Amino acid sequence: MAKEARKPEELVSDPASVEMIIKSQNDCIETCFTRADAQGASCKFGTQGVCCKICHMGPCRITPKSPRGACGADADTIVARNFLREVVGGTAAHSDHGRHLVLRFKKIAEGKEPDYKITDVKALHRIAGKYGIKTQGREVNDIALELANIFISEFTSQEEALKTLDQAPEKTHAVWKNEKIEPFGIDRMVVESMHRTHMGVDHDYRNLLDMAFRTSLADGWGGSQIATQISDIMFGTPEPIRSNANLGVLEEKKVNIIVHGHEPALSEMLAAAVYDPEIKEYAKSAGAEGVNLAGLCCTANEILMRRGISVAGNFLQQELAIITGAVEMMVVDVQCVMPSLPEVAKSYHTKIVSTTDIAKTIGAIHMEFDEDHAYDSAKNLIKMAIDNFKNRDPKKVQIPKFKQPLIAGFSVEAIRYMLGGEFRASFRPLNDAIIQGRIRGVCGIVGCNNIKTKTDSYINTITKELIKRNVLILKTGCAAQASAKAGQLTPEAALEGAGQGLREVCETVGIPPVLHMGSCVDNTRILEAATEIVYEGGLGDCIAKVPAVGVAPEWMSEKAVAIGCYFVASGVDVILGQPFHISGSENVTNYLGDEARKRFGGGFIYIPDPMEAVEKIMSLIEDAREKLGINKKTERKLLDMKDRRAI
Ligand code: MSK
Repeated sequence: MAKEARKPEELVSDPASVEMIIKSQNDCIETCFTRADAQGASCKFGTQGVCCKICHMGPCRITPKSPRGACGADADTIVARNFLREVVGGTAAHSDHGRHLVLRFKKIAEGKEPDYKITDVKALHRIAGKYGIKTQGREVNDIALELANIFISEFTSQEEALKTLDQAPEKTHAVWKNEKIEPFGIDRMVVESMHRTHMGVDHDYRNLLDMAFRTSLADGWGGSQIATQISDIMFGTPEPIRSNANLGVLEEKKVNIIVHGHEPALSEMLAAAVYDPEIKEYAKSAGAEGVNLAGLCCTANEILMRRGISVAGNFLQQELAIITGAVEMMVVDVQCVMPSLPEVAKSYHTKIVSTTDIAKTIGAIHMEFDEDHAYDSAKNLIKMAIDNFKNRDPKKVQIPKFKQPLIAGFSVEAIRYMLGGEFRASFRPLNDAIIQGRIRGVCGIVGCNNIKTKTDSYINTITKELIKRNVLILKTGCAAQASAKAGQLTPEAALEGAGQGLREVCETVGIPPVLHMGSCVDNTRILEAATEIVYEGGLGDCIAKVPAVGVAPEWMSEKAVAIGCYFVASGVDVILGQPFHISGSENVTNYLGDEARKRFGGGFIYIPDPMEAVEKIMSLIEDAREKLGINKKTERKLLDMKDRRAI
């Protein structure tokens, strides 16, 4: 039965989205919000994870009367198999993103892609050094080619542990070895998981779930890390940068183009081409004041972090952006793109353009991105959008006035620099602040929006409450954009709400208490930051000992399942605002929760209420502090110059 339709204010937190939902109702447009209500209550068997459609003797479902499927699989096996397949989906998405980038990177190194260059040679040297590649006296392209080949072999290696795992603290890595979840090549992990979950193969829920952790490590410390590192080398390591977020970034007198998805290769080219004098002239001749490029979801995060391009919105705003009636073109690449976009666009003039052969949508215009002529390809797309400006119907245009300023661009390099300066760049001041108790700990708040919960509400509630309690927040993905829309990503606005200790540190260093670290693949930056904290000393010898917690408040995608698993396997407790589909098996629930905590130092905890989540996060952080012995009251000492030099 369809659910009763919810009011706009019950669906979303920010006023721009409320305004656009009302407009969608007036314009008679169906959106994800109306479709979700029309779906009615979710299927009970799917929600519990006890529906098995792996073979065609079924689908079977587990009930008290029929506790086994036709083949004999019980709830534990079925739930665990379904869970592993979700991790595989997430790992494949992140890692294929990484693969596309590394293949392009290789071509650049071979001189085959003249429109791209290696922007950040310092990053190339830094990252090549991590893999033992000699850099001194060598040509940039030589180093790049050697690194590209190492990364490509990370996908294909058969019986060798991933080299990227060596980026983790030694003790954390040792846990993976002891627990036998050290992944081999990324592609092998994905294929083997699909084999194991085929009918009649792996039936032990513990063995299946260990494969889920193992595969997720191939994502977090493998494919995703490769994607982040290659993006930094190709397009630049992010540094703090100002911008704005929410639908109010769209401009009435300009041609609005929105990029949406995840991969930065095309959006980077578009971001460069909008400043081309020829494009500026072309826009003027079409009667526009220029071209305004903005982003959605993680493609937005990629070009926000490096170029300060505005964010039009996060995941559940993709249809709402079209409903403004002011978007000439939405250019989509991969992941998190709703198939409904061309349908919504039919009522306006927006052109939806898909750009990769692995992601096509009925009703979208497909224009394959020509890598060999990337800049011209980008210019052609922009011209097509400009040509569409004349089709805009002013009567349908309504751009919400709401946007918020923000600062993004907090790569680990940037944080290190902010903390220590050019010559003493280090995490030492952060470790010291945690040891002294001015900062109680660190919380990574990541992931999507989910139609089941009021958009951004859980994310923003816990963020606000945790900074008040002196917890430094690291953010990525749509969760970071939620904070941006709420004005939490500026030092000024957020510091008003931060606790005294955190505020002092942030004011001294000049950082906001909520740090935007990038897109979903950039969750690896959070792992890298945790590793820096370990190596800096004083907060334990592995990630599990650091007073740090992860939260996925409003997650919805398979990628989030994989991310959660690699955080847990790395020793971080992960709080979920939305449950996994595992409640049909108590054994699976325990294995991912308490059992995982005993083995890795972190486990999953589902907490639907944000304030309860805050209490749990604080108690986990305080427990970790107790274990480290840093909760003893120490007299606060003001440092003089001599002390500082000693540090
Ligand atoms: S875009 S995976 S909705 S964070 Fe990365 Fe947002 Fe989640 Fe997609």
